[in-house]
Amino acid sequence: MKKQIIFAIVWLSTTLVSFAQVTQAPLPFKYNALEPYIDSVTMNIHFNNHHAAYVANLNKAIEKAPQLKGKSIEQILLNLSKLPVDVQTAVRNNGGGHYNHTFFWSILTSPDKSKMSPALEELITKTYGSVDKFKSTFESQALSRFGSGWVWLVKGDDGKLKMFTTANQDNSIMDVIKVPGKPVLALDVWEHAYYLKYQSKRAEYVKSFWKVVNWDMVEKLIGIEKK
Ligand code: MN3
Repeated sequence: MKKQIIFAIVWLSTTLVSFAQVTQAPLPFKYNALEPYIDSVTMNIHFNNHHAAYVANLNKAIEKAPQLKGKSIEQILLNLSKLPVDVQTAVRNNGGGHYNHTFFWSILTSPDKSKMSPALEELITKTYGSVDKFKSTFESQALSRFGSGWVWLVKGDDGKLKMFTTANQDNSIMDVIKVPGKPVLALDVWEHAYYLKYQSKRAEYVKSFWKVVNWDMVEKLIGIEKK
């Protein structure tokens, strides 16, 4: 009897895994961790409805494209242009949505933990003149993005930091986007990310974002060498 139960559990778990190739990792903080800057209701809806929907729809697209089975999300986005057009659009939107949101959660943290180290401050000052100039450039990019999209800070192949925006769920690791670079910071400027708390005031949301940036993660991603 025991053996049968164990067999059933093993069968069930492998079957479940094969149904969903891409899974949503748990949120790395509590829903209310970013209060008062990002409220827990918005976090809950953003994670459990929006992000979860991208994951579900990406898995549906993968079912139609056997060549994607077993591939990581990074591998999928790096080779997006090779997919047939009908699958490509679904993977671009939903694979991009999954990658971008997973990345976004990783660079957020509670306000008490959001602190820029002197080393990162030095690098940003060297690149943008000052931390304030860096932030105001980022903010104006966020406001200039018409409709839905993202603002990015990436580390280019030349090691330099670059800032730009993308539409919809596009990002710089997709081979269909001609701004290559490894993301180190990102901001979701889709209305669903801020509308409950900030309504149409995107500028206020963008300013609040600075209170919850996980600068330790940003520094790690840039790969600043410890002196
Ligand atoms: Mn979003």
